[in-house]
Amino acid sequence: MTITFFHMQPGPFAERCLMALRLKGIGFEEVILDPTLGQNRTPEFLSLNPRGTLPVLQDGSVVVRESQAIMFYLDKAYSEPPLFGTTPKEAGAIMQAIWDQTSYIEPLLKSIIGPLVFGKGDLSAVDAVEQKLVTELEALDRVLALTGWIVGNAISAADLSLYPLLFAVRASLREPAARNRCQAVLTALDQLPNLRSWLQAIAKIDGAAIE
Ligand SMILES: N[C@@H](CCC(=O)N[C@@H](CS)C(=O)NCC(=O)O)C(=O)O
Repeated sequence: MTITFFHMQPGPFAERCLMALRLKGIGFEEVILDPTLGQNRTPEFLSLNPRGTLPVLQDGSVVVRESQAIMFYLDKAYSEPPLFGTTPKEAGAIMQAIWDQTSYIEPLLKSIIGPLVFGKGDLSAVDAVEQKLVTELEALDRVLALTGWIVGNAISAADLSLYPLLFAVRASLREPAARNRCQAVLTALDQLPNLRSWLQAIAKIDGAAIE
């Protein structure tokens, strides 16, 4: 059965699913759509996803949207390596970490990614999230001190969920367009020791390099 993965570039949400596909060694075809050309608003695409958002995964007759749901589907359909734990305790901890990120960290990251990666929103608003985000990153660094991973002893969906957003924030804050805003976040990402090792470990697993 052919898997087709619809996404856009850049796409930190899609990257979660691409990493899951690569980690599990699942073959797939990519369809890259350009929202600026309305390619995610065609009748064909809206018949797959009425909301028109990307990413979307099609696996035979199964269509899944929302990056977290796509990771979960892939884990149920293609079990190795497990991304949502192997015990109820691990599964609960992974879901808890994901919802914690979604509720408290993702909104802060989005206010940086919006203006700097997608050119949407007000760049000056990033100042308001700087200290809150540093506090969250310091807490994450303490979690990572235990095993090097967000939950348990191996990479999981909790790591895949957060990594692409932090990677995008780190890269965008290094660009001249950031105009030196939020540099305390960049310093935290570069200098908190466990966070830095985690970023490097995931980049290595995913075949990328991080400076
Ligand atoms: N919660 C969704 C977020 C998806 C999302 O915001 N996708 C953006 C790209 S990163 C998108 O589709 N933008 C184009 C549009 O909405 O027209 C997920 O995790 O998949």
